[in-house]
Amino acid sequence: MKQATLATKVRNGEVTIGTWIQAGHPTIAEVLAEAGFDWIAADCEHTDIDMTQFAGLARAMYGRGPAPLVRVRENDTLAIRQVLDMGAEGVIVPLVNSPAEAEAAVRAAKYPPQGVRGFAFSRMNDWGETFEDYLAQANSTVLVIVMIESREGVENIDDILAVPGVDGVFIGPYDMSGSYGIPGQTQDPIIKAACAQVAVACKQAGKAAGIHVVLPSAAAIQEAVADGFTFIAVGVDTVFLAEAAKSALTCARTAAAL
Ligand code: 3PY
Ligand code: MG
Repeated sequence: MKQATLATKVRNGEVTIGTWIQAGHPTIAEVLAEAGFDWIAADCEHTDIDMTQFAGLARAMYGRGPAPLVRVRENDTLAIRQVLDMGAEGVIVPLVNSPAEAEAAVRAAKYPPQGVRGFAFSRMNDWGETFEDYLAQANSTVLVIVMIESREGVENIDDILAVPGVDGVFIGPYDMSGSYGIPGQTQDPIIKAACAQVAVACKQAGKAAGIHVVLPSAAAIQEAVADGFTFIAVGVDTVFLAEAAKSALTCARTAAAL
């Protein structure tokens, strides 16, 4: 069983830097874990990563430092329960639009009496060997980050943040742009203002504000931090691979032509 420290950092308002996995191969998890991120989120909403693959990713990260997180496929009790049992130290829950939906996500992630998480011997309690220890700490160490990615979510942000057990939010700018009727226009002033409103609300509520800087640059990270974001995903495995491959190929073609 792992002693979760990510929850403490996130709740203390420290900036944590994570990254995002779309490919379900454990080698990717090993390489990214060795790079030293604070957390690594496996995306089960928009990829083919299933429970078997996530278990492999969690095993690959184990003992290397970063906390395994999962963006679950939907705000669903069983989806949340299974990833927590298989090695996630927290969940990122998509499309949370209301306090009721935030409460459902928290309930799924917490054992009774705070929630409805089911009990079982599982990977997270070393198949029962550390059952009591894990039970004693899980409700306070498991992170629940809800995604704000709709106009409704933005309008309800203060009430969502007030839900006990919500540790922070993570912005989904693409779905948000769709819900504002300007799909894909994530840099539109309307979406920028909505994101800024969410970050300010998080600061006031003392909860983490999360954002994904898909194409990392010093300027983009500085802007995110200056805007009040504290829970920052940097890059995506597939994008890292594509960018490095294109850069190497350009370098090779340029050099070969010399
Ligand atoms: C969105 O932009 O909607 C996302 O979910 C990004 O991860
Ligand atoms: Mg989304």
